Amino acid sequence: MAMLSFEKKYRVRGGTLLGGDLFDFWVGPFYVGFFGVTTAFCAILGTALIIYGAAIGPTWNIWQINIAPPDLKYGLAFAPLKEGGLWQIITICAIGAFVSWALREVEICNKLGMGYHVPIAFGFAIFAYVTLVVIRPVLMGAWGHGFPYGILSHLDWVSNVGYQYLHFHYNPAHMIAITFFFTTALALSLHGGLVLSSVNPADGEVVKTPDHENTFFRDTIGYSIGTLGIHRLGLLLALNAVFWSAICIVISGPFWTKGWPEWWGWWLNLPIWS
Ligand code: UQ2
Repeated sequence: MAMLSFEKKYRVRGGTLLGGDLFDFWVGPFYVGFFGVTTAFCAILGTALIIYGAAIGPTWNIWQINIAPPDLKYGLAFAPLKEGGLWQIITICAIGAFVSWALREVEICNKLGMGYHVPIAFGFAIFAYVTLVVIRPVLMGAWGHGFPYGILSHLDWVSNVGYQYLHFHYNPAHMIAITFFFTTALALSLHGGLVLSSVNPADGEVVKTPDHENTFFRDTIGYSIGTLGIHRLGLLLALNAVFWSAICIVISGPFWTKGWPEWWGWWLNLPIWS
């Protein structure tokens, strides 16, 4: 079916979670919905506050603009606007925009009768962000443990927090996360390479089939995971990369306050060595 007639056929009313028919319409190619409105509201307000934060700051240098969270002395209270309060409101706007976007995706899935895989996957990314700016700061008792909003400043934060635990690569959850990131890259390069090699042939050549794809891997490693399987594997690997990243930072502080190399003492202290 041609794309435009497909869109016409499936641009149906209903499937909304909130707002009923009120915002159930499209603007050009974009579905609006109640959560389209809340996404736009949160995103525009948050962006305006970032620009205001930059305007009252010392620089317009794009690399150096920084909107810092409150000082640790404010604990979990609201801070004055120019002392981290701006960061707190921007964080609320960001979470509002991200969650609204996910719920708008759910409404579109409903209209199309599709699974919720995309919004659930996006939900993992939201969870990782919320872990950094809400869950871990709350567990540690101060919003000041959130990361600052700025290009270089957030890099400095990652480096400083990493060195606070001496050697972050000894964090077991960090090890698991990195392994998932690398395996995701392996799986996507295999998949992208395989698909292009078979469905984007040289001039005059015919497009190959999934049988060719299966046979390539059966010839090389004796196993093919299949065309559906590779996408299940890809999603599993990518979601685990995000999930273990969130775990590795949320356990740093709330669960383990010493250097990560020292955590491995449990291994060195096993009674079997004596
Ligand atoms: C595959 C298959 C695809 C693929 C890929 C494979 C026809 C188009 C890439 C091969 C993948 C395997 C064997 C899994 C590798 C395991 C890890 C953990 C990276 O068989 O089916 O469909 O794209």
